[in-house]
Amino acid sequence: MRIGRAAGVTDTGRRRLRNEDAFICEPPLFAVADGMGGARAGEVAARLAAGVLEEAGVETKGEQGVTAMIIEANRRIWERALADPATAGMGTTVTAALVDTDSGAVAIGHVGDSRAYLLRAGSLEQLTTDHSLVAELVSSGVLTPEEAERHPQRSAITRALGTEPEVDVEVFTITGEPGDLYLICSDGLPTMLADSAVAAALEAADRDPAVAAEALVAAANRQGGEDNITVVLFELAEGEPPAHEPAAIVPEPVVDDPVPQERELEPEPEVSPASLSRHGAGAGGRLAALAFIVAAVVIAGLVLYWGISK
Ligand SMILES: [Mn+2]
Repeated sequence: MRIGRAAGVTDTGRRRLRNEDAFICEPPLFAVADGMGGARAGEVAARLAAGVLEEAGVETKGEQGVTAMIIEANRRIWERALADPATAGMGTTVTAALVDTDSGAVAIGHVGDSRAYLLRAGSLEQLTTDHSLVAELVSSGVLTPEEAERHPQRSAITRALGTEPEVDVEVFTITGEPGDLYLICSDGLPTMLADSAVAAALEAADRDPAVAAEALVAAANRQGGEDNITVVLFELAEGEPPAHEPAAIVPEPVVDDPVPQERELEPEPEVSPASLSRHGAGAGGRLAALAFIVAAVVIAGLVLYWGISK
């Protein structure tokens, strides 16, 4: 088994002024984090989670590996929040997939309501169960899935990363097959698009991850783009992993250094080259500048609109 094509895209959407999602698309590790918290703390939490996963390396495989990374991310966010009152209470979701190309096992760990899906043999299956209020109400029969989709509290999550010293990680393993297409996304996608529409978009893109990722973000925005939208896609393919595949990245020794903290808490961290949030195709600076201009135009538009509607 080998990992085929992969792509990730994140987008602010049409209603939010900031993007508090972050993602990793670094085979064999793929993840999405959706931050929350006042001011810009959500962004800090999501970036911390993505950063910890990114630097964790993949010498530990499987469920233990993915669980250990998420627990470490929880510890890092919790300690940052304790040390910096401006970020108190911040948290993030995380959904991560770690592929073992030797065995074909795809270990998936998650906390919160970012989801993993699998498109196999033409049918799209939601692999994760949201740790959310509405998901619990659906499983206890209080709400129907249709009611849950429209529920005002549908974004309330019951587990988060970084809000408590301990975290309960849900983890499981899928036995991968050649041709599998995995989708990891923040709730900004499924709250805008039904699973059938997601499946149709994947097929319409001919299952090309890069094309499909852009198409999904565009479709969610056409439906209103009410939240940040992040999509990571990867496929499994027949054959041996290429020899140069970084089967075991040796992580740089990471001390709890204060430098990233200062960088991330700078007034405009999105223009920092150390930014861990991958905006668009990765051209961070230019896209950040563009996002700033778009945000300015949106604010100007809102001011005008309020002026007119008064
Ligand atoms: Mn979200």
